[in-house]
Amino acid sequence: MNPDQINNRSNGARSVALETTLLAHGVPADTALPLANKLDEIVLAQGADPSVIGVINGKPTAGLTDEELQMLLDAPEVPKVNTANLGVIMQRRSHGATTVSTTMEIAAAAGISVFATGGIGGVHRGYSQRLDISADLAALARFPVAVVTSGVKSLLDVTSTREALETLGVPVIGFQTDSFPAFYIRDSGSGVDARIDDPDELADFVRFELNRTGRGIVIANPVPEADEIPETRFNVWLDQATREADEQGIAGRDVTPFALSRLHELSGGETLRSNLALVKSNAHVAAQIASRL
Ligand code: PSU
Ligand code: MN
Repeated sequence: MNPDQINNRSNGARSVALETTLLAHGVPADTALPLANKLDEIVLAQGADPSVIGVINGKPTAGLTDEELQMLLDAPEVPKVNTANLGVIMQRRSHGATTVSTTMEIAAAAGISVFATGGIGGVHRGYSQRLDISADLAALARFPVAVVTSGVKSLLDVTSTREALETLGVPVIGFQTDSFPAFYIRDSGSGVDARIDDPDELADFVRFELNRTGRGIVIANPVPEADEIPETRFNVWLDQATREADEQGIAGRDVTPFALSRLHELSGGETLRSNLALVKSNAHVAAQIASRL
């Protein structure tokens, strides 16, 4: 995307990008604004600048004002925007909540190198019946942004997603871990390309790799131990949420928001608590990197 197509209020390299799909479609409505404020606070405390990214009246914007964010959260059914429908949303001058893929695209155009999310999208389970692979994976191979994420969402086929990242040539760095995390779960059983424990070393690698390739990096930061959910318990809720999604014919972009919100309900808020904890932890790590770039 051409930098003059965006409204850039960020501080470029000192900024940490934050996405709006997570806020508008990933958590309950009353949680979104307090979460955004908390993420701002966490990033500022590390000496970096938070930059919430979204689309306002068709304009991709890096650094939403509080009013703009509130407007997006209040807008009924604000569309989820990935790299496939971003152009349509822009041309129609509508609002949009950006996923990992479009947040990366807009961040790159704004000169932002680091982005914190909860969990990136990936290869959905049951892909042998119906192919569903998140646009996030293709974006990681295209846009020069380091994405701090608690691996991929446990509702996906985590092993296949890890393989797809390898195929796309996206480096996966474990921050203080040897294993690829799966959102609510610290260890998916898959590995990382390298483990880095020290934030200075992590920032050095990010600088080196972004310069070298002009493509994305996954920084895998597991959910804090206290907020991890045992896999056996999680699988019971996931089985039910998946069954309901199939029965109701939920497909495409609606799958992830539906599954997350059903999991939050079925778990009595346990997955939400874990989700909030991991996003905050990722914002902390992202800010540590950005403040060193
Ligand atoms: N992380 C979260 N909650 C979310 C998401 C990430 O903790 O809701 C969003 C991101 O915006 C990601 C999207 O890009 O889920 C993936 O959607 P899909 O599977 O349709 O590509
Ligand atoms: Mn999909």
